[in-house]
Amino acid sequence: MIAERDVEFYREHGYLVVENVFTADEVAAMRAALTELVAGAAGVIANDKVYDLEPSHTPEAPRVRRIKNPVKAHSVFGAMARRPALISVLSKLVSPSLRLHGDKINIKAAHYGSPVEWHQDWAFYPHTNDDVLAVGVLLDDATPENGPLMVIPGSHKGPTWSHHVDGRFAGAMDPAACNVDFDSAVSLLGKAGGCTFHHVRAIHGSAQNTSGKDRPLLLYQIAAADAWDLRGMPADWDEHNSRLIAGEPTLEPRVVPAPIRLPYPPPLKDGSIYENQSVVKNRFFAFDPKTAAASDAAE
Ligand SMILES: O=C(O)CCC(=O)C(=O)O
Repeated sequence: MIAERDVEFYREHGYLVVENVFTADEVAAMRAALTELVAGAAGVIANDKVYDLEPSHTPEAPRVRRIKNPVKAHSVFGAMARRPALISVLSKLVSPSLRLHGDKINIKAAHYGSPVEWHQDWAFYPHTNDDVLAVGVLLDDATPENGPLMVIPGSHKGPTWSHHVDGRFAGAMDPAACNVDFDSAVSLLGKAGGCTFHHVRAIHGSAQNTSGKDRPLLLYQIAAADAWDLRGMPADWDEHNSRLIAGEPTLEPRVVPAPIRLPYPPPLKDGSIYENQSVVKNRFFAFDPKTAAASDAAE
């Protein structure tokens, strides 16, 4: 699926977009599963193990911000993580042996889908080596207007910045307290069925979706099988091994020096990055409740 120059681009810049990783039928199957899951949020009152809800959600008019573990919630998402086209890209960018470390779908709904403040995934889950990335499967087109994922090129080779507020992990960088050129950000755009790849240390975020089009993004967090999560050993060994999506497991972690900050003490508000970041005082991305309200009135 990708050439050597794509691998070099990823190593240099810390991100890559690959078109047509999934077929139209596969995208349709994932979208149908997502529609089913979102419909299940009717009647849900508060965030739970499956749903992270928009601030404007009501049980009568459900507004889902994130499906927390789609692989657990619907079999199609586990199957898609193992598709040969995706594994072929991952084996070049990460390793022939791969573990699915985590998964989620950020819906970023038309008009009101929430922004995600700048952060590095590495600040959430540092490993023994940084052959770790996130795949964004575009379940619909990502356009400049619908709050696409944005990455700071080359930032995966830089420091790990503080993601703390008042001494607690908050899952976001303070844009005024770090020496980062946010104007250099690149938007990862593409058609449904394409995938974005960003390195675990790359600084990334995304703006509110003020367009009339949803931006559903299925995120698979992928680690080389020999990258072990520094936050602790697996509680359930069988479950841990069931997440191997290619190659062989190993009991020999590969250790490579990389700047690490641990995400402790844990966030004041836990459950999702949106909850973690809700305590942030100095925001980069505007959230315009007027846009959200205007769209409410139009609905
Ligand atoms: O959905 C997005 O735009 C950003 C997602 C992200 O970075 C995350 O959930 O960690």
